[in-house]
Amino acid sequence: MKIKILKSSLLLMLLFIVVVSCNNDDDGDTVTFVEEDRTEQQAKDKDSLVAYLTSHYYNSGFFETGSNFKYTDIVITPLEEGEEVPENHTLLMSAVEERTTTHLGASYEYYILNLFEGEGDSPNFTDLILVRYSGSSVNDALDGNYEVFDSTVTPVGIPLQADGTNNAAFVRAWPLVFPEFKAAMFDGIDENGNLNFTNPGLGVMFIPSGLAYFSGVATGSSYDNIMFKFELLQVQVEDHDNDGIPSYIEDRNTDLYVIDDDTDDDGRPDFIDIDDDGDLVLTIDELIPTTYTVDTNLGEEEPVLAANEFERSRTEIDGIITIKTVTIADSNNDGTPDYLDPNISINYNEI
Ligand SMILES: [Ca+2]
Ligand SMILES: [Ca+2]
Ligand SMILES: [Ca+2]
Ligand SMILES: [Ca+2]
Repeated sequence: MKIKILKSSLLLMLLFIVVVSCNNDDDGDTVTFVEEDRTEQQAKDKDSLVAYLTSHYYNSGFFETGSNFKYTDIVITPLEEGEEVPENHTLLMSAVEERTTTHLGASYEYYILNLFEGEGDSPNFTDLILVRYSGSSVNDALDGNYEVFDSTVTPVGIPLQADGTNNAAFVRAWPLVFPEFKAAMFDGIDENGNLNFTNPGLGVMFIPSGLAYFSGVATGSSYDNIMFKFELLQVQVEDHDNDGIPSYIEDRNTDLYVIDDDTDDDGRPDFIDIDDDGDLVLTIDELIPTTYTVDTNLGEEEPVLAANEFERSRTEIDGIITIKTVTIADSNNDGTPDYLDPNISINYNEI
């Protein structure tokens, strides 16, 4: 099923606002906004994240029995001076996993509290996910002002990759963290139209401003470190240009960015380019189409797709499932698929 994107969510708005300069027409003066240096900012942010993680604990005992936990079950409490971490609780620093990444020229550390991995599919870094979450400022919490700046009661769809080149508008940590979790099991829709899920991937991410909004003001202030408590409910593989190749496959240099891969150098990254090699044969036509018919009335099983084969569509009528796929072709066996090889222009939809 399709995930409905709620465009009203605060986090989906474009909040990464960098004013490089603005000219004052009256007197010719130039007012310049200078963004903090990323590496210097990260040094401060790391200190404050570590200060938070070493001065707060969570209710770890609650998650040792039972199942189907919600993000609202996660309770984080400040450790008072001289206080020991209470029984059935754990200091965050002892429970989180540290991760490192490089983003826009700076090295970053971020932290993941993995409370339940989930039972469904795991998203790729370019996919659309359905989540419930709450976000709050770590900086404010350190100052004793715990305040949620954004939260969702009903599930909200979040594209981990923007459909364009405005990747920076999104929280960089999301496509890094969510693929470490799995979705929930889908239990159907109840009489009120609510989607029901059990056992979502459940965790908290603690991320520096450089992997969040940096100089943007989504949280109310710039350079805020953020924690997101979240439930990962559902995953949908995205193919932004609908060319048959899922977007995560269009990350040719496998650096977990799709905006820097542009096979034909035409200024359109592959994931939003419908003719990736620029040979005037569309990518979808340079893939081998296959149609499978599965009659479940006869007990037939669905085909297992090859690693280079991707589902395009499926319909089900009276127990008969029709699945259309495309398979990557490399007709001259040189290791470069036809759709990325400008010297091969076979249209498999016209053969
Ligand atoms: Ca890439
Ligand atoms: Ca291109
Ligand atoms: Ca493409
Ligand atoms: Ca082509």
